[in-house]
Amino acid sequence: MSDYDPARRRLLTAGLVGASSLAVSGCDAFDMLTDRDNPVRNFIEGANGLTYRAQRILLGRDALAKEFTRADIRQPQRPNGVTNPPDEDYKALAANDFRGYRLEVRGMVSEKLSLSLDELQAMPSRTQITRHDCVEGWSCIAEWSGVPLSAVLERAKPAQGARFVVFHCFDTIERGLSGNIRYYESIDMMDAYHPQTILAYGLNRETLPVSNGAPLRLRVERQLGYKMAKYVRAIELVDRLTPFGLGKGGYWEDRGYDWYAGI
Ligand SMILES: Nc1nc2c(c(=O)[nH]1)N[C@H]1C(S)=C(S)[C@@H](COP(=O)(O)O)O[C@H]1N2
Ligand SMILES: [Mo]
Repeated sequence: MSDYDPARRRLLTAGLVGASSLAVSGCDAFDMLTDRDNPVRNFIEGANGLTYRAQRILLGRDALAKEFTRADIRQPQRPNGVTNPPDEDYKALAANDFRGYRLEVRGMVSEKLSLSLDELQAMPSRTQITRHDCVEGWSCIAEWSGVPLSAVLERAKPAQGARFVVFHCFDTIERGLSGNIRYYESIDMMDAYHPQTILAYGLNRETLPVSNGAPLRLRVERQLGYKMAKYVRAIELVDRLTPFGLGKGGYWEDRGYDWYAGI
C-alpha cells in the first residue's frame, strides 16, 4: 500500500486557498502562498504559459536560485508525497543498498546509458544549499549533492530535436483501473542544462534517504517541489510529452497542476 493519499492532497491544496495561516510541523510556512493578494502568488497562479515565458525573459537561461549557508538549515528535509515506494522492484534494490541500481538514459540520444551509483558518483559533482517550496505551503532549506544533469546529458548526446527530459520513477503513487500509476515528471532542455539542476544522491552530507528519494532524485531549483522527481529509474529525451501518463508532462500536471512551476 502506498502511504500517500491523493484525496488528502487535494484537500490540502484546496485548504491552501482559504487558509490565512498554516500549521506545519518541522518546516517553515511558505507564507506568501497563503496570502490571496500576494503578487508572487498571483504570478505563480497566472497563465502558466505567460509565467513560463516571463521567467525565461526576465531571469534568463542561467539565473540561479538563491543559495543559502549551513546556518540556514533549520530542520531536516520534510519527506513528502511517496516516502517509501511499495513496489517490489524498488524494495529489492533498497534491500541490497541499491548496489544493483542503474540509471537508464534513453530516447532521443545517440548514446544510451546505463549508469551505476558508483559511476554517477565518479562524475563531476555539485553541492548546493537551496530552499524547497512545496505547493502545499511549506518550505525547507537543505544541502543537496549530486551529478549535474548536464554532465549526464553530455555523455548521452541528445539528438537535435530533443526538447524535454522525462523522469520515470519507481514509485506507484496510485493504483489506476488499468494498472499501477507511477510518478513521472518532465522539464525542458533549458532547465535540464541549468547549472543547479542535479541528480542528487546526497542530502545534508549524508546518503540520500529512502524517504527523500533514494538512490537518486532530481533537483530543479527554480521550480516547485512536485517537479523534483524522487526515486528516478530512467530519464528519457523526447520531443513531445503527450505519450506519457495523461499527456500533461507529470503525475500532478495530469491532475491539474501547472507544467511550468516557476518560483
Ligand atoms: N517519485 C516521486 N517524486 C516526488 C513526489 C512523489 O510522491 N513521488 N512528491 C513530490 C512533491 S509534491 C514534493 S514536495 C517533493 C518532496 O520531496 P521530499 O520528500 O524530499 O521533501 O517530492 C516530489 N517528488
Ligand atoms: Mo510538493
